Amino acid sequence: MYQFKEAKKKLIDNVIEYNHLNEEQIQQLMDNNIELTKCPNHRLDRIVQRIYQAKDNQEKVFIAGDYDCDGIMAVTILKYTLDALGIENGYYIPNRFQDGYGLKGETVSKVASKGYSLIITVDNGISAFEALEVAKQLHIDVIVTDHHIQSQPIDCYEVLHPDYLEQQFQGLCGAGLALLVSRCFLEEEYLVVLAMIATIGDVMPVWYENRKLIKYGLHILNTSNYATIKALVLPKSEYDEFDIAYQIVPKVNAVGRLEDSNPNNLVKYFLLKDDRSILNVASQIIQINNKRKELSQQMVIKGLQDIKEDAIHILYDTSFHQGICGLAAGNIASKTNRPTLVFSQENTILKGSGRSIKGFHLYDYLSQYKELFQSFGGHGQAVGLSLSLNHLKILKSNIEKDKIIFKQMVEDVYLIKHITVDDFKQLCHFRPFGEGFVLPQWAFEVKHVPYTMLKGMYPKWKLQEDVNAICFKKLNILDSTTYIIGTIQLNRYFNKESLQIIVQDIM
Ligand SMILES: [Mn+2]
Repeated sequence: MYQFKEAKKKLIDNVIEYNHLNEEQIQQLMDNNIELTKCPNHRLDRIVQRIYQAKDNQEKVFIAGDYDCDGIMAVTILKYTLDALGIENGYYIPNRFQDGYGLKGETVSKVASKGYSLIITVDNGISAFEALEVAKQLHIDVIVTDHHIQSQPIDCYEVLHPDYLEQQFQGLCGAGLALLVSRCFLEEEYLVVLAMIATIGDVMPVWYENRKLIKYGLHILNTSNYATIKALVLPKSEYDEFDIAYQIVPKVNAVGRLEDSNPNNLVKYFLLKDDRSILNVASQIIQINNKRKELSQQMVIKGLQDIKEDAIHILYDTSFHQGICGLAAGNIASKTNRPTLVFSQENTILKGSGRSIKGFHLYDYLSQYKELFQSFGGHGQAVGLSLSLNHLKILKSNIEKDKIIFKQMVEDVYLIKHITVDDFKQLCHFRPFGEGFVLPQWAFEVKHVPYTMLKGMYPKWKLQEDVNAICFKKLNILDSTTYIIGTIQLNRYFNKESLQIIVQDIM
């Protein structure tokens, strides 16, 4: 359901209203300083001293990471830094399928037997209670750097968590924290680029330090020539946050999602210097991502065939891939506007992920049935869980009994009567957009605008001399269609600039 609002002339005013920004956030929009903020902090000091001690004593340092984009970048940042300091180091990113998430006691024992005396976790560790206990018994110091929710205090050498930092740093992701540590030793622009990609990949709020990190990271990327990054994205004169989110992040994440690929290789990749090896590995990463796309598409198609009129869709199949359940669930949830759980099935055990829709707290809702689950975690919009087939039956009947009523969500759209290329460019000055600062959809009247068919397939409206709208979605355009609703893109064709509206819906 849409609520139409007359767009104000300055597009940014609509975006401010849409996101309910406060004075402080509006202030940040005006601030063009992209210099990263210094972070004086006693915990950080202790970590730095411990790392210098490791260098002086010629200790071996182990980095424990995570298999998503954030975790991979965080490991790379720290490894680069320890290498530069001349500290002997090793790292391990667990396998999603064999090891599961987070640092395990078993890994700590193995690491100890190989002569490591200091472990630094990145993007995980805040709930690695068992592993920390093992480390303690083996007299191994552990420094935990993590941004996940802390359920109870942990016992280790030192913890770096956004909760313990000033507001400026509270949105940092795992790689953002790793960069904070790294910058105590060296200032390497490439590492800022990696942290920028992770910040976008982990969908962190684009305020405070993250805003600087993304702006500065993109600026560096656009004024340099990092082959490892450019090999993963189509050539373009200037990359923005959406190129990172849609082209780079999915490729990095794909490697941890499939059983036959190893995210540890990505750390090596991002540290490669030689162009030939870079192109070679990049093409493998792209292939893995293509396979991931194919598999998730198959799962979505199968899932959509299986859905019924349930309040929460629950889909599982032996052909479903565990690492892709979340992606498929998100896709089906947005297509059907219902919370969706997708599981891979092995014998009688289901492992999978759920994705919610706006206005429904999936984690809170499922929490009441948590005794049915073997594992359960997540937040309002996304959960991960596993359970037996028998318990699934109980869950299903519980959901049926609950007769969930979803709130009808009202989406504000802004009706634009006239727009210029400059209007849109002025809006783009306030980039980056992202979590907490999203672009609304814009509406345009097409009642008296005839459309033509582009390539015989896609309806296209000429709204103004330099503004076109195009519809790639399957929507039924009727005589009564009055408005198109969509997003705005800036097009450059040779030296001519124009705006293109990508239609998402019609009214
Ligand atoms: Mn993370």
